[in-house]
Amino acid sequence: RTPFGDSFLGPSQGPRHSGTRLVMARSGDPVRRLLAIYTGGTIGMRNQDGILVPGSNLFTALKKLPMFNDEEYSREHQLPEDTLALPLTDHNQRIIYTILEYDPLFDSSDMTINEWIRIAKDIERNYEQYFGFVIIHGTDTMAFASSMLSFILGNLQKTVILTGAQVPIHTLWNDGRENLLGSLLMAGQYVIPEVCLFFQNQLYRGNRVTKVDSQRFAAFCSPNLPPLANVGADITVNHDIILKASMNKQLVVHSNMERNVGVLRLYPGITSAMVKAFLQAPMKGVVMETFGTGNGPTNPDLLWELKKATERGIVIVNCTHCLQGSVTSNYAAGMALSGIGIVPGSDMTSEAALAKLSYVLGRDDLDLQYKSKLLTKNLRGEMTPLSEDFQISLRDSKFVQLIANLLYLNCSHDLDAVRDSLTPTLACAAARMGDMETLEAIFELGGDLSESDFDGRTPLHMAARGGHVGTVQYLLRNGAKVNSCDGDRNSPLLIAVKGRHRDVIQLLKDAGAHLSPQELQGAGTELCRLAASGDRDGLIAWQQAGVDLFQTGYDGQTPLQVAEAAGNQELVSLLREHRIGTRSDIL
Ligand code: ASN
Repeated sequence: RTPFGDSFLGPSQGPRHSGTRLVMARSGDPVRRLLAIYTGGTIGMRNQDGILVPGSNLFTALKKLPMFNDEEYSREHQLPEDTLALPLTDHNQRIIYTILEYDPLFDSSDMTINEWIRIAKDIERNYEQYFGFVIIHGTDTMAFASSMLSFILGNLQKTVILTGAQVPIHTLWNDGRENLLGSLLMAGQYVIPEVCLFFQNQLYRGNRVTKVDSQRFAAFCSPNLPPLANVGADITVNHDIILKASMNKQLVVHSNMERNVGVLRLYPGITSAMVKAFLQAPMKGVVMETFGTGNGPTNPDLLWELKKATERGIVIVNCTHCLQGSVTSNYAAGMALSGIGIVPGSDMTSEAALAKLSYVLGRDDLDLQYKSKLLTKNLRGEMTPLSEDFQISLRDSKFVQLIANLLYLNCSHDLDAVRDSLTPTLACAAARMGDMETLEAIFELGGDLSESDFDGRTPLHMAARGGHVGTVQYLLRNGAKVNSCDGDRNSPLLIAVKGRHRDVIQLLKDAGAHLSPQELQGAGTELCRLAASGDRDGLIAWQQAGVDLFQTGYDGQTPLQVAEAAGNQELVSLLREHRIGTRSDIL
């Protein structure tokens, strides 16, 4: 019994954990292809006059190591130049990996958002060809890299694992071989749809880790979340905390990350002048590392500088500089910070908070107030939701949000069906209230906002009914189908017309909405009814939706004739004046 042997689901057992999409070798699919992106780091470094420098040709080094290269197989199958095969696993699983080596290679101290976006784009370009991805990276900034990548890569459905080493793989005694082999075996045999980090036999969520040791092989820890998997003589996968994949969505690379973000570590005696200097342009967002449970000096000058910065639109997130635990607001010194618009960061690591800030501030489609709110929400499993999120009332939208969060973050097998059937209902409930925050949370967690509830209504129908312009806009931007019909065969456009929501009608029209032949069938009669009751706004709404007002009702009369018969002079002259029958003339 070996760690990567029979402790995994065997080939004959098939994909057992559909809930968490954890799969093992499927019969008929004995070969798994991985892409290993080698960006640099100690793992492949060479010693030049006592100094370690990034080393090229990792492929050649791995080729010489039997545990990384089944020579016979490679020869027989004439694998390409850049591709190697691992020896068969105990379950006859064949893992083949291609190495994409960057040029130049980096000591990870030189990595920036640009390089992490490049990695994400390489994953995107090769997404369909490979079963999973391993990123070989220096350890010094690996926690930043895995945090950033967790936000850059949206709707991930495949395993992405970062790994590296404290000691080069070329030396006799090193941790590189174990880390790399473990990563390849994990990525080749499990689908864990997250950005992970594998080090010293532990698979962590990438946005929960921090580097805690500069030399020991156990370089990383995940202080506020247990590992996703532990590899020993056996493998234990922590199924319940693994994120759910967004199954019907395409991978998105969010390359518009805000670069002007920074980390400010408070220390006793820090002056307001220093804080002021740090918060100058071009700074847009700051992770402020505070004392203990989120406390800072109550010095009025310093608070004043922070307040001025938040008023200027700089977003500040409060994270504790303790290794473990969360910020709460149970001290006056903490309350002072939350009172001036500083966003509580729960138990996020500074690395995760910085990445999240960069991602959220880069979202040009959101306003600043909403961005601040989004920062308090759990988007990629990077934080434990704030405690106040649990103080819910059945009548307010927090209830909906809480349920959505629970459904997506607790990923046991049985929850799958419940989640799939409840998501549309939750999204519809949120849309009806114009609650973009909840919709955004559902969307971020992988929910499909175009799905219909049991009555065939989509969130767009509900937002149109409520006349929620911003929500309609948001839904249209995020995949809502503009002409879908509900169980009563009503389109969102007809619903907006009936509600006389002119801004919504316009938005829907601009997005290509039109009334269906069925919806137009009784339109003449409806127009006459509106004319009879003198409903000017109703008529305008129909016309705005593209309906000819000069059509007849069931008895052959036009709305104008009905208005005349009703003696509604105002409506008659309005319709006449604007020559009914030509579109857009009474608007
Ligand atoms: N300086 C190296 C790097 O981060 C450290 C390492 O990989 N262990 O690239």
